[in-house]
Amino acid sequence: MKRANKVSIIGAGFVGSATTLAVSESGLASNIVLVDINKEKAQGEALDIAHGAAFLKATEITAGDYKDTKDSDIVIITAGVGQKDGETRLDLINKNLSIFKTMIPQIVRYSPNAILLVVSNPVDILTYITYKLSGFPANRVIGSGTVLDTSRLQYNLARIFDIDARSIHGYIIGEHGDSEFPVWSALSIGPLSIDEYAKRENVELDELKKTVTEAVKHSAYEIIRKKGYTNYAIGLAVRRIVEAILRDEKTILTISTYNPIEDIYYSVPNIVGRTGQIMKVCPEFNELEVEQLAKSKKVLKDVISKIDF
Ligand code: 6V0
Repeated sequence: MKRANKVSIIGAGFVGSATTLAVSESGLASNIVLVDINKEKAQGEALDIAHGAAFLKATEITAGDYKDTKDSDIVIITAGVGQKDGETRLDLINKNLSIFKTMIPQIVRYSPNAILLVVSNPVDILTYITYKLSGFPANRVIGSGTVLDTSRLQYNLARIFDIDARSIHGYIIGEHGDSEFPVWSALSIGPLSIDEYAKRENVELDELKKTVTEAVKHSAYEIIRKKGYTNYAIGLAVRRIVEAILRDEKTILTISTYNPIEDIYYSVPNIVGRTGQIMKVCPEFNELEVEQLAKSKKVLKDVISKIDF
């Protein structure tokens, strides 16, 4: 039965199950349907989380088939093959393309009005593929993009300056991958620019920028080397995007969105609400950032030009 705020999650692996838990805890979804080609896995994960009923806010969590996702408000796509040690996100493209060709038509058939939120990697490419395969308007096909990477930026700076990560206002943009970068020119800590804040704290900024940029970019590789996959923080990032949509928050997040002029998906700060992507909000980039963004877009364009679908 369709109730208010139905969320379906395709893929019940590490990311899908962490996302199911995070979204369940938000209390925002009245029902969550988990779908996986491995039905038993989806059933096991759904039951394991549903048994927390006494500690959750009346969310029905079930496993099912595509028909059970009917009339979802949001369909989150986490299915696919995970990144292995030493493998880049772009290496995953061909493995995941064929999965998407079977999956997207079924999602679209049952939830023609849903917002599709792609998490599987390479996320910018797979969001682009989802947009093309679904035929949905671009505002309803978004990727988790660099929302997680932006949180990693906040985490790193929070530790250096001993301040709440939520008081750090900055963005990682571009490809969710090796060519992403922080927009240092638009980064502030509370009411102060990073330059002013670093000066007051006697922190050498050039060195800090290099170290933090590298730490953010290598976060996923480091975690994958240590535990084999990443799942908890991406689950929280997806929950944040789901909240912004279901509550029509009009919050600014670095989701991956469509650029119709260049025909690619990549992340910049975007206003997110009940209709999905509302509007890009880009600052005036400095010369270096213009160059970095152009490079990142080129990486994505080159991959897209090689996809045959
Ligand atoms: P996983 O644990 O292997 O889970 C993938 C799941 O997809 C498995 O349970 C599969 O059975 C299932 N699956 C495969 N084919 C299908 C299909 N046709 N229909 C339905 N289900 C299917 O991988 P994990 O959960 O670790 O990662 C999932 C994806 O998320 C990968 O592409 C990761 O690279 C990506 N991540 C994206 C992040 C981001 O920031 N965007 C972060 C972490 C991982």
